[in-house]
Amino acid sequence: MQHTEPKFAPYKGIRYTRPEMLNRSREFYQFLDKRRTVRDFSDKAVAREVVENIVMAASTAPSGAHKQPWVFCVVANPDIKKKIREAAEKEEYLNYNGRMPEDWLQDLQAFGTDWRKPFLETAPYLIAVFKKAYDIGNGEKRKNYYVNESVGLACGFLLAAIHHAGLVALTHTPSPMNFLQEILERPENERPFLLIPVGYPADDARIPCLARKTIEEVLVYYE
Ligand code: IYR
Repeated sequence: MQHTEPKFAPYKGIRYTRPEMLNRSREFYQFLDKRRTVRDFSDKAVAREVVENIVMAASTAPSGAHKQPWVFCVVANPDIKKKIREAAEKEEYLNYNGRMPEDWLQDLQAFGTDWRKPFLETAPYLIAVFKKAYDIGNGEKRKNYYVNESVGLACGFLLAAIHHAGLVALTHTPSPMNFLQEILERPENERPFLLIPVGYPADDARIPCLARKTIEEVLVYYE
């Protein structure tokens, strides 16, 4: 194996005073707490540069061996969106009519979802996130590491960036979603991970009334 000397640069981080830190942490939590998953989209256009910034924010996520094993396919083309909707609805029809067990359907009742996915045509952009099981460089297969964890983190950053821009999203998982690979003509090393419609909420958008878990339910101290 060839050994290359690692290159390091100094890093100072960003320094805040204690009160600044306290405020920032509180405000960031309160800001993220306002994020909601939305299914009722407006067809209002979103500037391409905004989407590019959102994708680049996602791409700053940490990844196994810094391989960044992700691709964000941004679909604005109405014909492609229609194809995606038709394929997703075909699968979801089967899911809601026999493939999903009764307890799953019951867990979904609070969200009022069904097999119909009009948002796949209404939202100005569909971001189809693909994970790269491996990369191809010089005709050679190069392995990626912790691919699900890495792409999951990038999608978390993506959703935070969308919220920060004042837009809304839906983390959609039509299942199975191999149709995305075909419609978008992605290469063999890429697998669909999430399908994320992005845009403005519709004027009459509604969200389910849900509460988030309390700190006691999600945090365990060991002191
Ligand atoms: N993929 C289906 C079902 C669905 C599953 C879960 I878990 C959800 O949180 C929401 C929906 C659909 O998109 O309708």
